[in-house]
Amino acid sequence: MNKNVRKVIASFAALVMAGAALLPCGCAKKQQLVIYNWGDYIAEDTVAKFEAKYPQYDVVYRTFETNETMYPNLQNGYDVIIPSEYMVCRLIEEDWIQPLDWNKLPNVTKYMDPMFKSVTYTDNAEISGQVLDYAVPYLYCTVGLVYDANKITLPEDTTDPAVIWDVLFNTESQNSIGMYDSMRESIGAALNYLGYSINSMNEAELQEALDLLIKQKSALHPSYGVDNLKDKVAAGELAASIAWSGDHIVMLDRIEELGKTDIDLQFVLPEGSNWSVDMMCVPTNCKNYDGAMDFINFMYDPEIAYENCDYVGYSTPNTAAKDMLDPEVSGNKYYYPDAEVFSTLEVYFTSDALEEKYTELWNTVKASA
Ligand code: SPD
Repeated sequence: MNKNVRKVIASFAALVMAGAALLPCGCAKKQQLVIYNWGDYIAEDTVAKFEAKYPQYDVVYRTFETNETMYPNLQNGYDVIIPSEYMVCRLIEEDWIQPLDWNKLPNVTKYMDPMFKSVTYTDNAEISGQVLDYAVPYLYCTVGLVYDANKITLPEDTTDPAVIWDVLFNTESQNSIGMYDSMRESIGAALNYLGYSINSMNEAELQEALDLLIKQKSALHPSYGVDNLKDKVAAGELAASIAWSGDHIVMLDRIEELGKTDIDLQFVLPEGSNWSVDMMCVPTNCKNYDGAMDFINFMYDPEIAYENCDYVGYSTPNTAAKDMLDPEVSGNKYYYPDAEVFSTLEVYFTSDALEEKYTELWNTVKASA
């Protein structure tokens, strides 16, 4: 074979090999980046903006409704997941997630509210101290009651859980109500109403909470749901519902869009209720670690973080993004509690025993008539 023919064959072989890493357009082959997040929890164009800034990635975006429905799917293989802090702690203990490379997260270093460095994320001090090695806050919220003040009257400025949750647990009520189909929120509200900790493991207290939830179900027939509750409240189908604070903002927007001027939707936050932070983390079985770092860092770009929290309604841990918000939102103590309000709230803690007990309890409620 003469030299020129060999050269042509070598060039052709090189082209074929390069072709494996090239798209038909001649550009580099895209790497898949799989994100697993709560439903209704990212601005419409955030993923497209990420892909425009990082054309090497092709994002596959999947959603879940609760921490508990996310957990069994982890073996599917995701690059970034966004569970709440108590699930993050469980995932650290079970080796489901891996440390983040903070050198690749300059936006997080610069803009994450330092408050998140001193949160007690779990009653296991060792794990609590490791949380930010494995996860960074995405958005946060409180758990309270939304109610139509044209149908329901509550004492002004009340924070008494026995008064507030009575709207959902008083079986004499004629109001249509919503409950999250999420064991921690619904059991937590029942425990809080009864005057107990939302992390109770006391048998007698849990039995009371179970009885209450079963009684509520049979007498009031709540609408159980998660994201669909927002539309039901906005349409006026529910007079009251348990709600994450971020969902209150979205409901207000939808009420306005629908022109439902007859609804005066208020949000109240009981003492002893929950505040929680959803956190971006990277599963140990992720396939695109660098892409995950780029995505997490991108979500902390102030403009992106601002657009995202403004769209989804939840509270941002990004100091620069918070400064861009309407002061009516950033100054609202239910959405952005100050130290005093935070001190009245609890974070969910978890353990194997608690998971088992609460799951059994919630299944019993759901199976009851
Ligand atoms: N659209 C649902 C968004 C859920 C936000 N997280 C709730 C925190 C639960 N601990």
